[in-house]
Amino acid sequence: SPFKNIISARPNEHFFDLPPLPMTPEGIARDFQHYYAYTFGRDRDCQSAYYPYKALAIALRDRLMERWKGTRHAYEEVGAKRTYYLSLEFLMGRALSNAMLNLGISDAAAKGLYDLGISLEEIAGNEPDAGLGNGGLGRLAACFLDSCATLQLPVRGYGLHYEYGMFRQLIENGNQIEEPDHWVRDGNPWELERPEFTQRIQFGGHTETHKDNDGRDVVRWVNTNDVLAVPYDIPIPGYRNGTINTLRLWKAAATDEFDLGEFNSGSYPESVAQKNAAEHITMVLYPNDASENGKELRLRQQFFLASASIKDVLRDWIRLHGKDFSGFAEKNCFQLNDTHPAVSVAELMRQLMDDHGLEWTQAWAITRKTMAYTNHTLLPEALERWPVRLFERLLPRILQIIYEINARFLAEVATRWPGDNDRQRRMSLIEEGYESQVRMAYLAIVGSFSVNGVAGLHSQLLVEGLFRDFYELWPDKFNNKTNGVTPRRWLAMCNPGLRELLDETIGTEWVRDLSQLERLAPYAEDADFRERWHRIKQDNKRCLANTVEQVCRVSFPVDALFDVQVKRIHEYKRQLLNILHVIHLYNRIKRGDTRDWTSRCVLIGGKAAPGYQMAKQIIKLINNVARAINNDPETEGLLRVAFIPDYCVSLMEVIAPGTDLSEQISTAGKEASGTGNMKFMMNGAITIGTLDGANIEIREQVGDEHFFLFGLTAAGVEARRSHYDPNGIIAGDAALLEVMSLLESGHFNQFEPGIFDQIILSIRNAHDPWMTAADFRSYIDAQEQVAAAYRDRERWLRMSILNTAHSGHFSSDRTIAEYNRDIWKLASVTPESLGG
Ligand code: B1N
Repeated sequence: SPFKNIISARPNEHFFDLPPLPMTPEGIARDFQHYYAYTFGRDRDCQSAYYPYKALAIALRDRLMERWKGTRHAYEEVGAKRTYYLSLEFLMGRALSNAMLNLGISDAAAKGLYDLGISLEEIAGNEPDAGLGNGGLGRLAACFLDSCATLQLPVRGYGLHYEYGMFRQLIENGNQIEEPDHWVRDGNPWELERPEFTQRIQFGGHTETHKDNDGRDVVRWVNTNDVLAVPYDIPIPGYRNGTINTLRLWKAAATDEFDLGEFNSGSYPESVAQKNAAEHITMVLYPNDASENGKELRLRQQFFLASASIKDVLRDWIRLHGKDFSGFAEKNCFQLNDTHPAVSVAELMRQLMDDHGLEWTQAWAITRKTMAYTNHTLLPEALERWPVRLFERLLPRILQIIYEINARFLAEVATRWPGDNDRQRRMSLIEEGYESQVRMAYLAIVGSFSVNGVAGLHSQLLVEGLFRDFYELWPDKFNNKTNGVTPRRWLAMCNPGLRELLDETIGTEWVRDLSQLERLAPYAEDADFRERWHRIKQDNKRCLANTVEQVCRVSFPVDALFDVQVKRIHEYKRQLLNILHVIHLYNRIKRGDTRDWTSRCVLIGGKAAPGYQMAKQIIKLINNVARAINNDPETEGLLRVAFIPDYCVSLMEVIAPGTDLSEQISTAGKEASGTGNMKFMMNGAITIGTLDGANIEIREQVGDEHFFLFGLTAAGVEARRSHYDPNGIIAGDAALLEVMSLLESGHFNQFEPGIFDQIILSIRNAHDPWMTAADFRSYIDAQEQVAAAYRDRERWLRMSILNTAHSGHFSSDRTIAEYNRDIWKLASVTPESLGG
């Protein structure tokens, strides 16, 4: 052979000298055709709409690859400090339109496909959502990744590659039905499997102590059942800046060792089948939002993520620095997204000591300088505690380390407050009792240098309440980082009509610097501008109305006020209060009390945790009330109600731009922040809300007169508890009494007796933690003001414009800049400057 002198399987230096891929319509279309016809082998007879999507996705992914590599190299070349965002959830939604927007090739792609007779919008609509999260916490992680890439910060996300994401919600006879979401069945074009970075994760077994040559104790964790962690990398493009960061998701795989005993006894298939159990770890996302689950498999997931991610980071460190960890803390930071990955504190200690030979004090100094913890909820039912016995069986070495951390920590407490035994009991990482438990939040606090809440009120309530003892000990650890959302997805991408108007009015820099939206404020007084604003909103409402018509079979006239509440169904979020108002409006129509009526379309959507009975009843009630109202001819043109099934990221992209009124009506003190509230505000909706979470800051930004406030304050709620009398309130309020009578008479469940009894009892219960009756009157009055404001079209438009204009503060770019300034302290890195 003429090539016989080539002796290596490795390519030479010219191998990677690839010409850049064209970003032109023709170039994109050519690759699209290539993948469709050759890679997937489809032709004109193809029945599946999925392949055009997949072909385009791969054509775009190709265009990310060089920059992705360039970003990686740039970070390594400058020896950048890095942050790792550890989260059990990343609610990414769709990737295609976002990638095109951030690369700046949306128009080129649309034209290229148009010339082939294909609609880009239709193709993009065939992408399934990556639903690897429950709600706000998971979506926040996704927005943060977008902002980190846009700010060119060396931040990598670490999560789990669930086979099944958040369940799909169907509504049958008004009830929620859950359907599994096998989102990767047809392959995920955005992920790159990297088996060469597989890690081995230990479970079970026991510990043994030996003396090493210097006479020191060395602990070995032996006889374990190991599981492999295989990484899948997803590119995270920054906004038109050449940076592509990485989200690394771990998937569980069995090791190739299996029970030889069984093998030898001839049950080879049984033995191989055992391997299945290992792969269950990343099979499914737990569908609980703001409530804990307590299942063993969930703890396995948590440790699997922590161990694999830390091993990945330490292997990289050793590759570049050898076993010298003296500089590690200056170059690395782990941000814990709630307590779900909090076992990382003990696992980092374990790896540093047992795998890399550090002493306790060195390892602890590193851990306490690299871990940071974000708390996302005050709800007691969401605070994670794991039984000591479970830890002992599943992670015996980790439990030893937690005990040692606790002993040293309690000694510190005893030094500071000698003899205060009650304080030691309160602050212990172990809650003693019939079944002793590990308090994961305390482990996270003790092991971190920073602890933050997610909105001003929430952070304040944390240090006054839940974490008070820890705040007294370490006041400087605690800080606030008010949440934000990415303006790329939640304005530029989902609202192209408004984007064009903004570009034309204030230039295009707002996408990178959302504070620029302030420059819109003067235009609120410009009648022509208001008219254009109005037409864009009406177009977006038409879009939303089409979706509602298609999936709910309810028609929403676009001149009506679109009143929307979409979020997980939870008692504290008070969808119930919303529906009581709807029943009140219905009752007014039936009484003929419709003078100065504002026509209203109420849209509610959200998933209930499958085991949360009360939440499921609330869904049923909403659907029954909607059916009664929509089928009553007297409500025609006055009131429409719909429950939209399967609320998810891509649905919000249609809902937020088409909303007039944003419902943020949680019991004050219970919603840590909220982020839907911010998406609505950016898109020009006006909020009706309590003084809770980030609502408080939204109101501060937009001004009191452009926000519909109602309800008790957080302090007011707590003060009321001792003498709360819902039955007295109901008896004393004619409107509420009539609403309750309708409910209690079975008007909405005529052939389903008793199904709403639990709901009715909860409203009348003096111990109702959510105090729905307490806020009813004030809510109804605020809704009356909303209706009056909407009738004054010019006034409403001014308010709408000003809401968008003052929403700049809620960009996740601002949030991430604060995380970086106060916690991570990373330098931004520009790949192009290094020729990457
Ligand atoms: O996190 C969001 C906040 O905006 C919301 O107010 C808050 O409710 C939400 C256990 C949670 N807190 N806790 C969770 C999710 C899953 C789970 O298994 C708890 N989600 C929130 C972002 O800060």
